[in-house]
This record gives sequence, C-alpha cells and structure tokens, in this order.
Amino acid sequence: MSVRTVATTPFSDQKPGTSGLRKKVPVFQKPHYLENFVQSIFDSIAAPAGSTLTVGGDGRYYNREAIQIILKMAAANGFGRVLVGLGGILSTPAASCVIRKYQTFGGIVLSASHNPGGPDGDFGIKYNIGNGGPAPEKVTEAIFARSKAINEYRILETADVSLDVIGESRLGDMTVQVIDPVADYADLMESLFDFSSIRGLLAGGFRLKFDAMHAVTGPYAREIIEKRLGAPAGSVMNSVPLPDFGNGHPDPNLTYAHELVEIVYGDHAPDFGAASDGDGDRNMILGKGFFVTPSDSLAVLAANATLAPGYKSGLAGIARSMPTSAAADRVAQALGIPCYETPTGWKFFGNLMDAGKVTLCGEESFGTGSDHVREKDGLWAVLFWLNVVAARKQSVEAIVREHWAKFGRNVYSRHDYEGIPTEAANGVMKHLHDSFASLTGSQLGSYKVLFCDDFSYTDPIDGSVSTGQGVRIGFTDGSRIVFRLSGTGTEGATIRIYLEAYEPDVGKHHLDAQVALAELIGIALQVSQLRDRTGRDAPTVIT
Ligand code: G16
Repeated sequence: MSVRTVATTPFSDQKPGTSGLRKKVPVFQKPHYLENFVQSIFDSIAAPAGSTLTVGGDGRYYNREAIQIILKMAAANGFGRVLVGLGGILSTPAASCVIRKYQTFGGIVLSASHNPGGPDGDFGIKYNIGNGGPAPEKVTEAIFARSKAINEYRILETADVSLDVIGESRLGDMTVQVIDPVADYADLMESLFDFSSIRGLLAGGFRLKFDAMHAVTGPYAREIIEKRLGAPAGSVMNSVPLPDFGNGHPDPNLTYAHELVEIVYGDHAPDFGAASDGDGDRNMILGKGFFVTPSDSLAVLAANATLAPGYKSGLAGIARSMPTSAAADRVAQALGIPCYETPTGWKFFGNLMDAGKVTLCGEESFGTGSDHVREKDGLWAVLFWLNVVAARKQSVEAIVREHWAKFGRNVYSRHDYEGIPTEAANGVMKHLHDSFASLTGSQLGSYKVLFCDDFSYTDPIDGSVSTGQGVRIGFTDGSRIVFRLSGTGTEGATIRIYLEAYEPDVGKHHLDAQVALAELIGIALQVSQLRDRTGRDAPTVIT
C-alpha cells in the first residue's frame, strides 16, 4: 500500500455555489475532477496530522465511488480516522450531528440536495467545518483559489474498503470507522421533542404521511416515525433510498412532491403530510388539504417553540435569509428577541448560532433548523410540527390561521424560471440594476417604490462582507419583490422572483397567494423585462 502523488492540471469551474460544488455526474467522473477538488479542500483546511473526518452522502448515483476516492485520499493526506455512515449514507443534518457529537475536525458531505440524480443527474460535494456547518465563504474561496493552482494530488494505492458492515478497518495508517448513520441523529431528536405526547397523538388516530421521495430520509423516518413514535407501517412512503431517486426530483414542494400532495388533498386525506429532499435537510409541511409556506412554518415554530422540551426556555433569537418573508420578524418582535436577515445559504447562520445569538433559522427554500446542528433539518421540522400539534390539539390549518389572525399574514410566493441561457439571465439582472434610480419613488399600479438595492450583508460576528446577494424592490406598504440568480443549479441559469405582501385583514386571509399577489407578479415581470429578455411566458416552478 503506497501513497501515489498524481500530477494534475486545474479545472476552471470548481467554484462552490450556494452550497458546495454541484455538477452533472459525468463532470465529476472526468479523470482527476473529484480528486482535484478533494485535494483543494485538504490543502486549504490544513488539518493537523492524525485528525478525524466525517464522510457521508445522500446515496445518490456515484456516492459510493466518490467515498472510496475520498477515503484513499484522506489516508494519503495524513488523516488518522474517518467516520463514515453505513453504505456511505449520512443525511446532511445527520452528518452535522456526527461532526459535532464526535468533535471531528470537519466533514465531507456528498449531495446535490434536491437536484435529480442518476448517471446523467447531478452530484455534489461540500466541506463542513468543525461546528458541523457548511464552510463559510472565506473557506470556500480558499478552496476555489487552490483549485485554480493545483498541480498534484495524493491518493493511497489500495483496494476499496467495505462500507457495508458496522465496525473498523484500516486503510494504510488510517482507521475507517463505519457507523450507524441513523442512531446518533434519532437520539438527538428524541432529546429535543416530546416523543411520548407525539406517540399519544398517533395512538389516538391522528394519521400522517411522510414522503421520503426515495431519498436519504427513508431509513431515518422509518426509525423515528414508525419505530420510535409508533406510526403504522406505511406511514413513511417511498422509503427506500435509490441512486436515481426512482427517477424522481427529490424536492419537497407542491410541484415535485405531487404524489404526497394528491394524497393530502384527496379523499380520506391524512391529518398531516410532510416530505424531505435528497439529502434530508429540506422539509415541506402540509395539513389536511393545506400547505404551510416555509416562511410561515418558521414563524409558527418560533411562536410555539416553548411547547417543545428542547426549546422550553425560549429562543435567543431568530435568523432568516433575506428572500424569506418577514413573518418570523413579527414573532421575534412580539417575543422581544432579535431577528437577523442574512444572505441565502445556510452557511451564513453558523456564526450567529455559534455566538449564541439565534436558536431558530429558516429559509423560504423549504429549510428550517436550529442550533441543535449547523444544517437545516427536514425531519427535525416535521417532529417539531408534530410536537406543536400534539401540544395544541389543533389541526395544522387551525394553528396557521390563528397565527395569521394574531400577527397578520405575510402572503408569499416564489416564481422560478429555470434553465435560462446565462447571458439572458445576466441581462435581466443588469437591467434591474440599471433601473434602480428611475424606479425609486415611482408609482407602479397601487404600489409606490420606497427603495431598490442589491442586498449586502456584514456578518455581525466576524465582520465579513458579502455583496451582490439579490436585488430588492421595497414598497412603501412593506410589500417586496426580490430577484436572485440561483447558486445551486447545474444547467444554464435560474432566475428566482420572490414576492411578498403583508395582509393584516383576516377577511382576506383565505385568498390564494397567486390571487393576492397578482398585481405584484405583473409588476415584477414589467420592471424586469423578463419575458422579452428570456422568451419565457411562465415560471417553471411556483412555490
Ligand atoms: C441550498 C442552500 C440554501 C439555499 C438553497 C437555494 O439548499 O443550503 O441555503 O436557500 O440552496 O439556493 P439557491 O437559491 O442559490 O439555488 P440545498 O437544500 O440545495 O442544500
């Protein structure tokens, strides 16, 4: 068994996006492509010799092959031990849990999240630091800089190691420890929520359906929801993880989780529906025939947090990404705690949580979480909701409607235009920038523009500045339109339009969001010239 040093040349496209490096599988399969990026990580993080690393992924196509390469490279780069999930599996929140619980130096998480998988699908890799969270920008920038200069990588010449039996084996001087990917995470959930009252709820006939979408949360949900909480077998659907997610698109929203949506909106619907994504960090919450927007979900959980044992002493603060609605801000104000507005990307919450400034965080992109780990956490959100429902003995819809009656409703929707040629998408954004001066103060239908800007963020903990985080058009009544280019797609560009209007009038809370936001949607299309510039006349996905 010897360490081989392989000469290589840089790839120019290894800049991590919103959440790590995501590309098509065939790109990652190109000779040296994955190896270059992994070596760039190892060169940038400078882990002391003998350090421990956590490695796991969402089980998508190329997961196993990539893990073998990473293990051999970790051994050749002086790591002393790697904790790897059985079968190479670790959901993103479980990876964060393992990094924190065993205090590993960091972790490598293999996932392209909600993006489709399979031989022609997407693959991804990201580095998480010792707090269990995604590497902050200064680390991802260092990795990118290294990837542009790399000229060699180190790898152990040896046979593959078995990942299918729990226990330890050796790879050169390094120990590979295959761990149960579910147990540590399930124990953590049990420490946060009132499992006995959720068990009582389910035993009393409350019916739920959780759609694992043939992705990583299947084994986690079966263990927690069916085994520990006693929900009947079959409550977890599509529970077997498949490398291509059964040809599906493991994105828990009304478009892609349509199988669940049909059940929850159909005859004999269960009382509660939920879904998670490819790597288990996103969530969608549904009541009987009722959809909870992720922004509302964060606000409702914040308002009811003390009902869950893990949060009974209250919240230090809340953080949300800029495009997420201000529903949580209203709760924070009522609770007398701070609410932080960060750029899109879970990595921006890490510093705030480490400093004890926030307990709950959330994003409109179906992400909710807390300081129990440093990733958003799909099943955690589902369990939190079940805990709240069990404690309040009300339906999901009743809880949300009461919340709106008390705080007002931040009517919200996101329109995505996917697969746009990059030049056209950049043209839309440039046109918006060029319009800032003329738009400010103008009257657009019944809305008056208060301000236009490109969001920038100064991290209150380390002072780092992130600019160009999304164009905001704010109106005098508090309504908002935000335009952003996605940082997670792998084909062309995706323009996201985020629309928000505040509605205090209970008499209008029943309105469908698309109806209530119709005028703002028209204004967004008009000011961006999106139709003319892209040739698109409808969004690809509406959430
Ligand atoms: C990632 C990030 C999230 C972000 C989302 C969408 O989620 O972790 O913070 O909100 O992408 O990003 P974008 O709008 O740039 O596509 P995930 O679940 O894909 O890891």
